[in-house]
Order: sequence, then C-alpha cells, then structure tokens
Amino acid sequence: MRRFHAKDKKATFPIGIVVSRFNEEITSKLLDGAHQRLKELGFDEGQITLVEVPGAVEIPVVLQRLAEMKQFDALIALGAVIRGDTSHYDYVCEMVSSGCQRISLDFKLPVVFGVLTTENEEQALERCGGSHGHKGREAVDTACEMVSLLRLL
Ligand code: INI
Repeated sequence: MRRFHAKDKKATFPIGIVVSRFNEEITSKLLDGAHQRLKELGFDEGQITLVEVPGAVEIPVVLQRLAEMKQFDALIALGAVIRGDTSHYDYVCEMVSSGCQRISLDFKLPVVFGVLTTENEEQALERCGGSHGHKGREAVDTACEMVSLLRLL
C-alpha cells in the first residue's frame, strides 16, 4: 500500500488570505488567529497577502484573481455567515462554498474554507477561540498540510 500523509508544518510558502468584513467582530478574530498561527509557523509578513471584501459572497471572485496571479501555494477564505430571518443565509452559503470549491478545482490549488456558517453569533464565537476551537488557526494548519500533501503526490 502506498500511503500519503503530510503533517509537516515546517515549510513556509506564499499564501493569500481573503477575509470578509460582514460580521466583522467574528471575522477579525478569525483573521487574528490565522495571522498568529502563520507567525508561529515561521511565515514572514512578505509571504502573506491579505485582501478584505465586504461580504462572503465577494470572496470567490477575489480568490479567482489571486489564483490567476499564480504566486500562491495556498489560499484561505475567512468569513462568517450567520442565519437571519430570511432565506438570504442559504444563498450566501451556497455562493461562497461552491465558489471556493470551484476556484480550488479549476486552479488545482488548496483553497481552505474558513467560512463559518452558523445559526447564531454565539456558535460563531465558540469557533474563534471558544469551546469549539479556532477555525482561523485551523485554516492555516490545513493549508500547510495540503501544500505538503500536494507536493508529495
Ligand atoms: N455576508 C456575510 O459574509 N455574512 C452574512 O451573514 C451575510 N448575511 O447574513 O446577509 C452576508 N451578506 C452579504 C453578502 O455576503 C454580500 O456582501 C451582499 O449580498 C452583496 O453581494
């Protein structure tokens, strides 16, 4: 059996992050955690490109632009979609999730989905440093593992 497993987080590489401002009290925490984790892993500021967009719906087109630049080994999407009283939530979730996947597959590039989709703000807070971990930090670890894995295969 040939088995591939890449948990090595030592390599650093150019990485692009797209963060949305909608629900900024949440997305700023996701970004802070991701940035802190990148620094812990030895990334320097010159390797990190950050782009802010208004809402999660706008994330994929910027990922597409970054992917077209062919300068990044991985991209991370950070956002927070919180259910409201209407069906808008479902449209936003569908647009951002399918858009991120499309960019990843079209460009053969890891696009880490660090977009929270929650029923309420409390659930979102639990996922950025609370009882359910930190999805910003975890997004960085996933990016590193995927870059290493794709180099192995
Ligand atoms: N954008 C988000 O990132 N999170 C949300 O919870 C959200 N809600 O609930 O409406 C949201 N809407 C804005 C959307 O992403 C676009 O910016 C807007 O529709 C303009 O295209």
